[in-house]
Amino acid sequence: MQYVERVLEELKQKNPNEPEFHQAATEILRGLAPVVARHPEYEQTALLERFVEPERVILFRVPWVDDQGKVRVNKGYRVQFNSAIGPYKGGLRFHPSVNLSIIKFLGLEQILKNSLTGLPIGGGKGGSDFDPKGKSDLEVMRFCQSFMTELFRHIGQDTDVPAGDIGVGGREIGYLFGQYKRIRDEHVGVLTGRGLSYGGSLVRTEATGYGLVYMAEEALKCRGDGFEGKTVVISGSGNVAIYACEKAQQLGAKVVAMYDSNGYIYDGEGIKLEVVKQIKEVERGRIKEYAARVKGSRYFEGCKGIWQIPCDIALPCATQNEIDGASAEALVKNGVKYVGEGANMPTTLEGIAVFQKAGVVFLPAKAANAGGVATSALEMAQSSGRLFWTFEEVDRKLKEIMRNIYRNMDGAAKEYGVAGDYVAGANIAGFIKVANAMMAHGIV
Ligand code: NDP
Ligand code: 2IT
Repeated sequence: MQYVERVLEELKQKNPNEPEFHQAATEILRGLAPVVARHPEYEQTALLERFVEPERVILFRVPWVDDQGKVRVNKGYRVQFNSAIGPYKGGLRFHPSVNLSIIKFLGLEQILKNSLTGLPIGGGKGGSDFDPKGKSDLEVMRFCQSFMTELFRHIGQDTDVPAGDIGVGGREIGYLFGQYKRIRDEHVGVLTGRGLSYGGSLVRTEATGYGLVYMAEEALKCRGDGFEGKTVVISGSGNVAIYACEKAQQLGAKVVAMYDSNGYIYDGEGIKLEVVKQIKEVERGRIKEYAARVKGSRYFEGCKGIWQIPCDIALPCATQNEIDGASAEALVKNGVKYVGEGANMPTTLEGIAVFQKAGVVFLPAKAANAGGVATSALEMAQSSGRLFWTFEEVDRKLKEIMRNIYRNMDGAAKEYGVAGDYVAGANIAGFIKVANAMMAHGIV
């Protein structure tokens, strides 16, 4: 059996009941086959077996007390996957669906994404099955303090630097940082996505969504095209979705639909983003409210229908496996030309195959959403240098990084004989740097 397929088989046997981890590993390892074929030393040193095994997995109890005085217990996770090229770096996700399979898939993706940024950051991910939805600020604070009371001993500015992800935004990062600082008595860049008053970076809030659109803009430009006048569908209405919408609109596109986990809104006139921001960022409400506030818009219960809406560009920005084979077929049938993944692994393996067969320009998550973590690394650089860059300066660096990632994945795909296959291109371009570092470090 081919090396890649053997490693995948073993991974599935050794890690049963981890479907998301299997899915991410399948996509990554199959994309790496042409690289592995050129490097027999990888098999001799079990490089892929080491690559898919996290360096360290931390599981812990997170007890806290709710507003009624009832004791609650959640699971806490941190997977320190790979530190070959820098300290572990990656977000924390607070969502009831969180389990080890999801954190491991996110961590594995993060290794290559972080490498693609060109900055010195390794890969990690963490989180909890805690659901911030419907909790009071004080409940969220008590949870975050309890979470950090265990996590603090495993992280550090040169060891492991967490950030946000689903359910973890500025509020949560603030509480987590406050508790870390209190326990360690150190004001350091141990978390990114911090507030501007205590070490954060301008543009970090916007970075993932803006970066996604910068990359899509580059892909369009290379084909003599642009965002102006394009119809765009964006799933989600959280941090990534909101700032993808903002930048797409700034570039002249019409965003007609967005969703949250209950249902989607359609506004043929173009989404009024200030209304979405008010509902989601200020009120922490439901997207359904939009239809009640904006005349001519409509709300539809359930998420799947959003992919039936005709569009030129689809930007899935909510969560994994939002676009399955059938949704991909519907998008293709309705004329989609570009798909940029803002969320992590939002397209199933079947969905990716549909897009690629139809010639849709498909920008995979680890490249397309790398702007968030890249700007986190810029935040780390500012923290250690005791510097504070302007919005324009960080935005310019972000744009440059996204263009470079696009060129690198495009170049890698061409070099390895799979031109236009950005899934393989991103995996290859990200992997080579990590593989070189791992080989240099010996068997560790
Ligand atoms: P947020 O928590 O800010 O927003 C998440 C959005 O996705 C919400 O609208 C949420 O709806 C929706 N959503 C979550 N789960 C589901 C689900 N199961 N079904 C339907 N909708 C769902 O998170 P982010 O915007 O930060 O993250 C979105 C995606 O982007 C994630 O995949 C994340 O991993 C990825 N990402 C984030 C980065 C960042 O910097 N924040 C960087 C790179 C990638 P509801 O409110 O109803 O739950
Ligand atoms: O998936 C991701 O890249 C993130 N959630 C951001 C990670 C980070 O460290 O900024």
